[in-house]
Amino acid sequence: MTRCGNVVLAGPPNVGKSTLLNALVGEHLAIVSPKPQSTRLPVVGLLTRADAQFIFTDSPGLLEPEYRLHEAMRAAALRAIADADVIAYLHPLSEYPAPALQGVARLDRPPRAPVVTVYTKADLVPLSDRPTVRPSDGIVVAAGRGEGLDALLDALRARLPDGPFHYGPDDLATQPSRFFAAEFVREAAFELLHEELPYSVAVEIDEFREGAAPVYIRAVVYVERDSQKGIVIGAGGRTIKTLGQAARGKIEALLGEPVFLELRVKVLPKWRRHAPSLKRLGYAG
Ligand SMILES: Nc1nc2c(ncn2[C@@H]2O[C@H](COP(=O)(O)OP(=O)(O)OP(=O)(O)O)[C@@H](O)[C@H]2O)c(=O)[nH]1
Ligand SMILES: [Mg+2]
Repeated sequence: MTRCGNVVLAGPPNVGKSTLLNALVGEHLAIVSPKPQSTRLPVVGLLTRADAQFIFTDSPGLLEPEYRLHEAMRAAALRAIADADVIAYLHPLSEYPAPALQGVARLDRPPRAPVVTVYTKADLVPLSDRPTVRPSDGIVVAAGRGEGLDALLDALRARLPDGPFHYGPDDLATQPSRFFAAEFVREAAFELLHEELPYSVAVEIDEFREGAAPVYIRAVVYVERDSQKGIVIGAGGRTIKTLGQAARGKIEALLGEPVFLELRVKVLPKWRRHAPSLKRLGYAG
């Protein structure tokens, strides 16, 4: 008998959910940033090990919404939690013990699925300061270094429902390449832009042509105001050029093919607060 199920990685912003997804799957699928709130949409990563298939979902950080995009992010995180067979609830080891997920997520009742508490970023806590975490209490990981992952997989596997695999044993992702292309442009924006700017950036893929080398991708980088457009383009177009090179490298690494990436910068006024814009960008519902 095999086991297969949805495992959501949930928790507050910046605790290392996306880093853990990538470490578990062994591929850079989810964007990672030292800046919080980098994940806006769930990212699915697959891992099949012996008799168990894990369908991991990296979810946006649980936060108090301040504008419509936040509301959409919170709704997506809550849906992922509601749909999960197992919840991996992430919390930094440096802030041990973790408060109950029900409070952090402001749920009316405890989640339906079993919860495994995952204490993250263990490498940031000196050995002499590390709390004793019993296996019944949580699993300690340092995903950046690949530590604790086997113990975590064992704990998750024990809670997976019996059932046939939903995907091929070598499948890694379920979302289309153009989704990852847009996300990697956004990841480059988180790396190269500062303060409010990465949060004002959204990416729309206009054209995605596979089949001939190089893969041709044309994308629009949206910002919220005219003044931001100038900064993202930079003097003589330098900033957008650097951003495009960084994003292209990330997309090529995932696709394993050369990519031609063309970026244009446009203003979509206050898109974070504008329901039709969120819908158009794929952030609503
Ligand atoms: N030292 C250390 N840093 C880590 C570890 N895991 C993640 N980080 C760092 O923590 C920061 C946030 O990581 P993410 O994976 O983007 O966190 P997240 O929970 O997905 O964040 P949001 O999507 O914004 O909610 C990044 O700078 C990571 O490199 C770890 O095991 N050790
Ligand atoms: Mg994330």
